Amino acid sequence: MGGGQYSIERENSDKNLDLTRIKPYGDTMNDGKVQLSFTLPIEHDEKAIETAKELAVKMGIKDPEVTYHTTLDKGFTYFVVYGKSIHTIDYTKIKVETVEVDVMSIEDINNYIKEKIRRKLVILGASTGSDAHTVGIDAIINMKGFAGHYGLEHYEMIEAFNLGSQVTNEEFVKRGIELNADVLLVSQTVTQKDIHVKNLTQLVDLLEAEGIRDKIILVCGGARVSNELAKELGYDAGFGPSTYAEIVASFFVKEFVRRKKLD
Ligand code: B12
Repeated sequence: MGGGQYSIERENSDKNLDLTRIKPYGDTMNDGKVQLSFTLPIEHDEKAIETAKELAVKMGIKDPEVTYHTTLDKGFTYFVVYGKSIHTIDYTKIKVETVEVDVMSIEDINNYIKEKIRRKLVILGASTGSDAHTVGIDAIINMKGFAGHYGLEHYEMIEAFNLGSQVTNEEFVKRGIELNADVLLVSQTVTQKDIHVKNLTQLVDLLEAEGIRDKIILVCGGARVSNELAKELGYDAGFGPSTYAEIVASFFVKEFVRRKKLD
């Protein structure tokens, strides 16, 4: 019976895709169906469930259903809510600032460095501050790389150093100066309370205080890092998820040649 009603609903459903009014897709076009989860700092009881429902309505969720609720700890309750988003977005007006780069192959990058720069480029990378996540920076630098894309250690014309995680900005700058690094690669994963913004900003301040900011190509990356944010914080570029070594290498070799007018 339920199945029959369901198929009638499907038959009668809106099938028009309007890119100027994009809504979430659950199982039919424009149904607006979403699932969200959150924790409230209150005891797990009936009042808590009603509170979660009302909060969902205020978030723009129509017909919310609290499908899961459980005690997380004393005074904390976790909820999963299903419902329909009442909001739409004009997808045609969305603009995202990404790094514009013609991605080269490893061979082309090595040849480009040989021809234009005529020496190996020195790259120093780390996950800085209190950040203990190493997988992102390892994906870019370490020999084996990530998802079938070799890391910078594999590149003949790149001398890459990876300091790992929880490297203080002071230590990072010190090693950069000792190694005479051409490029600094910073990874930031934890963004709680904007710690990444504070940490990334402090690094720029330190480089400026040492008088080497302009001599170095400064790049950051991480799951919640965008090129827009990176630029805002005084970096030359920022890379987010699904970045591979050849993408960032294509950026910094060209940037190096442009700055040194080697073209
Ligand atoms: C593994 C992991 C850990 C491991 C890390 C082990 C290690 N050796 O790295 C451990 C257990 C230590 C850990 C600890 C913590 N973690 Co953790 N962790 C993860 C997890 C599951 C995977 C991260 C990962 O490895 N991704 C894979 C890599 C390849 O992706 P990536 O980092 O995005 O990197 C790519 C791009 O972003 C980019 N990139 C990254 N860096 C750079 C740098 C440059 C220069 C460039 C060009 C590109 C680039 O290129 C990479 C390849 O494409 C995520 C959840 C998830 N599924 O993502 C949570 C997650 C990142 N952790 C989180 C948290 C909160 C923590 C803790 C605070 C938990 C706690 N309360 O203790 C601690 C923090 C410890 C600390 N001081 O930093 C949150 C972060 C939330 C936030 N935005 O702040 C996440 C998202 C989990 C969650 N959903 O809450 N974690």
